[in-house]
Amino acid sequence: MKHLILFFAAYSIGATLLVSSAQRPTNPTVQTAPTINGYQPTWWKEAVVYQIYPRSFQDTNGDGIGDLNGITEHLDYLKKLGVNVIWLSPHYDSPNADNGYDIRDYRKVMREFGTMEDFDRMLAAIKARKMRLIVDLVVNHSSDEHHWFAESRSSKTSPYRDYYIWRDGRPNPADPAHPLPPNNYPSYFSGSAWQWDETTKQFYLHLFAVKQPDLNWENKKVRDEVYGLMKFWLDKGVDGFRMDVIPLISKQPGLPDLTPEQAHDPSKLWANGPRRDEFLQEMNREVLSKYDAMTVGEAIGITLDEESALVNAKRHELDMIFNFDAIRVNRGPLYSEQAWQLQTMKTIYDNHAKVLGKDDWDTVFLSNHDNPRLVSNFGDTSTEEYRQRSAKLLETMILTLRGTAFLYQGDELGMTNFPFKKLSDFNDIEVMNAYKEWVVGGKVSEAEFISRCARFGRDNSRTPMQWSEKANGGFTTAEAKPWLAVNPNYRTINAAEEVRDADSIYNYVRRLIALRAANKSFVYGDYTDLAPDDPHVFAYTRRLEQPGKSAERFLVVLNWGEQASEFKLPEGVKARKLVLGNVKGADEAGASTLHLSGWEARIYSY
Ligand code: TEU
Ligand code: CA
Repeated sequence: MKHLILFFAAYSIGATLLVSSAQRPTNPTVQTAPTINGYQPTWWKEAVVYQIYPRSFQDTNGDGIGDLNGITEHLDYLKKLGVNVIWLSPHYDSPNADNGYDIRDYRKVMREFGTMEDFDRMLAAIKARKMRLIVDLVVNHSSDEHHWFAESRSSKTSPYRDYYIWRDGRPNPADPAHPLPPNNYPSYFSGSAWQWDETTKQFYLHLFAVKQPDLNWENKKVRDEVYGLMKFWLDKGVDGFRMDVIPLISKQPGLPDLTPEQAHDPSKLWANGPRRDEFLQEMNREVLSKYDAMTVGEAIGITLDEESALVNAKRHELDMIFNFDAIRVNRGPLYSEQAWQLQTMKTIYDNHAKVLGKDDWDTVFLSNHDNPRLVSNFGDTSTEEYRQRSAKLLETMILTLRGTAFLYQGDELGMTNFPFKKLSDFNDIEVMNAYKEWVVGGKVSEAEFISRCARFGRDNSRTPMQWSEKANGGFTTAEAKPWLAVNPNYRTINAAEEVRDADSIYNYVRRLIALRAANKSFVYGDYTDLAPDDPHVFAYTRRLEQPGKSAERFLVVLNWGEQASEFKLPEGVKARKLVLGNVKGADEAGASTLHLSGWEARIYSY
């Protein structure tokens, strides 16, 4: 009997090895490189990612809309900055109800952005510069103009019917001719998440805009379509995906009403559907495990404690996710501002360091195309000096904390929020829909609504890149009307000026990225917050001790706010040598107490 058990045990271990090796990524480097501080080194852990919103990056054919050739034109600008991965917001054919996040054809380039040849030329130019490209995978929903949906809505017996989520309405005693929605789900873009379709007299689900019907991931045909389109782009040479609201793909069985508690924040329920991990592991098995691809999930609704389920390498799902705790630390309901303390931000990052283990990986970001401009949201634009300093301080934080760093286009210039004054200044469907619900619905005054959207609206980060002091900031020709107005401060805030000025934000970020590239401690090093309770100073160390190598230790000190601050260094931490700072001549190397002026950032080796 004993031999039989031994044989079985040996067999099952062997089988496991066989199965798991089948799931392992094909490229050997991921598995054979020695670990660094317990982490498996990979290119995407060491990356500095630059997000491009193509509509607003550079127009090259005078139609006032950014295009792919405009990206190709500026690759040297990005190479010089030092970023090595580009995340391209959706470039696919779309009617642009949500500026490309409503895809009509996943294998076609949006007409306004150019042709597939333009895409291929851009990708080749990116590769020629030893950079990589990840594209945006938007598969929780498609456009209602996708042919799948056109077929699906045409009849209840269409072979595409179950590509989407159709349900009967509920009886409406007050108006029997108009049934009520199947449940009380709200849309992220105001109103109900259900849209009545007269042709087949049913509702379809759309967690976002009416023109963004949710795909039915319960349907294996949908999943196979997604895996096919992923392979299409991976086989063209893209290096991975940013996955739009990916935790939402598994819906609640039976789609019951939200309880009052769930209705407070539906994302928590919607992001934790029963088959989410099964779908992601299937996607990994069918597609991702066959490529050296990077994946980052936009993890709306996922708490820090739930992150590891999605990013732990042993689970073969995603490589990393965007967690929104830090970027939304100052957000209340509908674009309202809530007071926050620096300690809260520090606690968030400290918890990330504690909760995420060596098989997990993190991201660090404080801006994107859905949020206000970095320096207007978290910095200080009250004076030019503070705009410069606070932009540099924020980028210092993003590039020295733990995790893959994500920078958003224009933040390297310290681009600011736009001076929105009236509703017609905005473009965003989220704003237009909210106006109907909140202003027409009498919940807030028009003035209050405009003021809030001016502060937190997504259009702030979508105004065109400011390349020069030429008309329209050099984003498009003088004659063209940009699809969204260029910020009038382009005359003083623009790339041409900043590339020239050695002390500009652009050149500071360039030096920061170079420092990070030269020191793996900023990637794999331990993180220690030196003063979690300090209300003004965010001070932490990054340390990497590797056998046979001299220890790499950095001290980062950030004085958040215009007040001057004193910071006493703890035992054992010396400000040995200033390696970078955002205030010329301010250097207290060797001191045990640092005296920091408003918005001052310093990095010391120690
Ligand atoms: O964003 C999802 C999401 O979280 C946003 O709706 C965000 O919370 C909100 O807009 C903040 O004001 C993704 C894309 O990044 C966004 O651009 C799309 O509009 C959305 O999904 C639908 O695809
Ligand atoms: Ca164009």
